[in-house]
Amino acid sequence: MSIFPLVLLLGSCSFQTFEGGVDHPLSRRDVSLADAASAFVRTQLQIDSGSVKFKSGYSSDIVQYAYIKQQHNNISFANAVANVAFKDDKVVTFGHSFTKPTSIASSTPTIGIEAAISVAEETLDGTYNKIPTTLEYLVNPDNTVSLIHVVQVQNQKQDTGYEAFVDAHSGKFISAINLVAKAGYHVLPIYKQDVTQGLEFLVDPQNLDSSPLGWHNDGTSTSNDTSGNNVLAYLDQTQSATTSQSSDGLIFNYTQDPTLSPKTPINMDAARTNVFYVINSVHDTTYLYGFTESAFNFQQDNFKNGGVGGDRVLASVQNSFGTDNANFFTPPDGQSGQMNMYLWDQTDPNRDGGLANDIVTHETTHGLGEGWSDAMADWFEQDAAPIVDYSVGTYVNGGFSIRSRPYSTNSTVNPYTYSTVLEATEVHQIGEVWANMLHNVLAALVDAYGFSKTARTDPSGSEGNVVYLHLFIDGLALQHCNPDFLVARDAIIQADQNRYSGAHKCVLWKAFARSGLGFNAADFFDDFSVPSGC
Ligand SMILES: *[C@@H]1O[C@H](CO)[C@@H](O)[C@H](O)[C@H]1NC(C)=O
Ligand SMILES: *[C@@H]1O[C@H](CO)[C@@H](O)[C@H](O)[C@H]1NC(C)=O
Ligand SMILES: *[C@@H]1O[C@H](CO)[C@@H](O)[C@H](O)[C@H]1NC(C)=O
Ligand SMILES: *[C@@H]1O[C@H](CO)[C@@H](O)[C@H](O)[C@H]1NC(C)=O
Ligand SMILES: [Ca+2]
Ligand SMILES: [Zn+2]
Repeated sequence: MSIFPLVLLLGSCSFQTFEGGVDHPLSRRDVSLADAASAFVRTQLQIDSGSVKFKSGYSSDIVQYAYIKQQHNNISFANAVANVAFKDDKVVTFGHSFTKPTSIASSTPTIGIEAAISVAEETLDGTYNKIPTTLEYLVNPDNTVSLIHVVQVQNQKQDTGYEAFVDAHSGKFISAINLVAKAGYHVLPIYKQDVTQGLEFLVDPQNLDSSPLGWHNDGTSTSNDTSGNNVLAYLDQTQSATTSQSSDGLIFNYTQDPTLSPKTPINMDAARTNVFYVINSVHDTTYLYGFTESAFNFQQDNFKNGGVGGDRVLASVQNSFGTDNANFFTPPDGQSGQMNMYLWDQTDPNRDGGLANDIVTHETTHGLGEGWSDAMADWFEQDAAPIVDYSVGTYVNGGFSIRSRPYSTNSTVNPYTYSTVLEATEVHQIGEVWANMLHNVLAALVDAYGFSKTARTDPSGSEGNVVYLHLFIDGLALQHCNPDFLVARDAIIQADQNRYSGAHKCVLWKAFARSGLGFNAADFFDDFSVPSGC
């Protein structure tokens, strides 16, 4: 469950920026962030020290941020906050929703907490979830201030959760914040490869452990279109050309019509919705496995979890600069990844890469590293043991894979080994050799340790596909830039040592050795041996 930030509650809010910065009352003195920020807010708003309470603060590499709440009699206001940012001991921004109340209720409650919990449970048809309650002030629209008990209530069956405000004097229910994001998308589920397998209407596919504010809140504002904290999906060159909800409550119910051109409005909406869904889904799953803010992922707001934010994926759908392809530009942390999806003209009507999950997932994974992209799409679209052959791009290419061979454990179907790299001339051909090795590693782990159907949302299992994605993400973090096959193999085996004390070492070595990347492989000469003890 996520707690929406209080900023969503705010009525009027003022915000100022100060370019090079202005002094605060304690400038050039060695004071804490809390003291400097409190003093600044007090002088700006001409209020006494009893009216402000430092809530939290953190520092990025260049700016310090402080959050302050209004308070009265040591009770803080739920919906009156201030934020001050400092750079080099100067204030660079100041925003606040502090209020001058016309009246303030007594700070001693008339109604006890037990009674308030009953009111909240009855009104919201749920059960108090034992999260400690709080006593706060709430600014009403008429600028009077009520004393409230704040109580969290959940209904597991109906998948609802609320933070309820109950008047601590009258005992009346005032309002509640919905803690459970609701949204629905008519898309191609992430475990399917392309639209020929059938679109479905998915409710709440977002994972709040990975995206705590859901998919339509970038930490500053809430959207009702295909933009949010992880991705902005838009048409061609115009970033404002997002797809809006088809009906209230973040419902994106656009059904692709395969008999019509991709350029008909409903199909353009369906493609943007699907691209938005797939990139968010890949974000959420890889986040659970360690591709987080501090591992330099793509997010607008990093929720104070490290790394640099401001870099959600910009996904251009039906980009008109090309056909029959897609690409992803991966700049350093702090700059958005740029994805360009093109139309494919191998069929009539043309086909849209945005409706092929393998293409979107492939491109999204370029944010992690070239050569691993097909393997990621392969992982997402396997749905049971044993691992089956996997062909990339058959939909967009009119039924024929865009790779030279399917990925397979059968060496007749895919004979590629380490030495095949010598004959490869293009990055995707080299990538094919590596992706086939990873396909074999995945298959071997699943054969040995089974398959978890919930691996996309639960990284805690011991099944082969869970282990595989951990080693995949951990391995990428270990290896240096532009790794060769040997480095990549060693990084995966080291990742297993780090996370599982080498429990899967021999399964991994045997899988790599099958593809010629054995213990003595070097200089693109195949070796099929494994270390002693395996
Ligand atoms: C103010 O409230 C906090 C808890 O929110 C408490 O720890 C502190 O002792 C209180 N201070 C005074 C002066 O009552
Ligand atoms: C989306 O929200 C904006 C304002 O935030 C509103 O003007 C617009 O009507 C909404 N669009 C839909 C389709 O609900
Ligand atoms: C989606 O739209 C179709 C009509 O295009 C409708 O039949 C269906 O009930 C809608 N589903 C939802 C969940 O709104
Ligand atoms: C491998 O693939 C070939 C060609 O499709 C097929 O004839 C053979 O039976 C397969 N081998 C296994 C073990 O499945
Ligand atoms: Ca980032
Ligand atoms: Zn690629």
